[in-house]
Amino acid sequence: MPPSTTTELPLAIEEFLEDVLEGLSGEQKTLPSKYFYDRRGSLLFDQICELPEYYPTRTEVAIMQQHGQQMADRIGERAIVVELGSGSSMKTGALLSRLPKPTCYVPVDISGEHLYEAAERIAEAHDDVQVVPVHADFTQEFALPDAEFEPARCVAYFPGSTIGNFRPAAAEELLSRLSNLVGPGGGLLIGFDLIKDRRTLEQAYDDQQQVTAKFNLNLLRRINEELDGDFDLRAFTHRAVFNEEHHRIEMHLVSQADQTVHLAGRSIAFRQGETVRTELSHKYSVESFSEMASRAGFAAPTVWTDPSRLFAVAYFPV
Ligand code: AVI
Repeated sequence: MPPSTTTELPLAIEEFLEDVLEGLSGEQKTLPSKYFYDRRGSLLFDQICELPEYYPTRTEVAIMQQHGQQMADRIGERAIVVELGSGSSMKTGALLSRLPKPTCYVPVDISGEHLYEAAERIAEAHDDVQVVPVHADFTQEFALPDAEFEPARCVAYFPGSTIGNFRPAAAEELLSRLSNLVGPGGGLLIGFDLIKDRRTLEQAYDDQQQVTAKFNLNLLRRINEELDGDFDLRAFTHRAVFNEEHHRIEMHLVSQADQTVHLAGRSIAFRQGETVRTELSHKYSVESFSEMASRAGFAAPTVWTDPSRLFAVAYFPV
């Protein structure tokens, strides 16, 4: 599978260090959630997706299975389908097999290794689909490849409720960029998590088996290993809390003692009970999400949900 761009995008250690030092110097200490996903973190995330408490993945898969044909009909033939942050493209097969052909599938991911492996697997499984991987950070501008046919439309596919990990202003900006990318006649097929009761939400992010706790703490392990920090992983615990005002789950690491951590020649003090916020996961109503998409240039959506209205997948035409 020839890469469509040849530039490698290694996660720059300096940038990692800069982001960590900046995050830990604020009043509310934070760490960017994008650093969760090293090899160990990605494996832990795969385990999270299988947890009984973590409803988003299996609910979205069920919605795709039940309504995939309607989605495929909505997208139609001669479409270029651009999947953002495609990773291992796990959720894509069901959609691709239902799409009327010809179809061009463009997985976009920052991890080249994941991307090309997955693209090869998809191309083997769907020999009637043109697969053109693009190695890029989808939060930045990137160019679309040409299809082997005259395309009828371009559709961005953004499953997994990853949009929820962006603050609302950044989410709206990303949606605006997507409406420009796909252009008139194009569309966006997107999964987002719905607002629900606190208990269901907090359990989904604080499971009994403590996999999410390991996922969260892995961030400190990564800082120790890659940036030569000296975080004591036993001195921090995982906390997930639903912030009702902002409709978001917040993940934190809570310092269990007054302690000092050393990193790149700096001493960083933590008070007992002080937290480092590591992730925001915003939940929307269908209405609030549609309003945001409308401000970003999309028209009224077709929305599919599960019977318990836990999760939504929506097609927004431009
Ligand atoms: C990737 N993202 C959609 C997940 C979420 O639900 O916000 C990340 C996650 N964090 C803890 N569990 C799952």
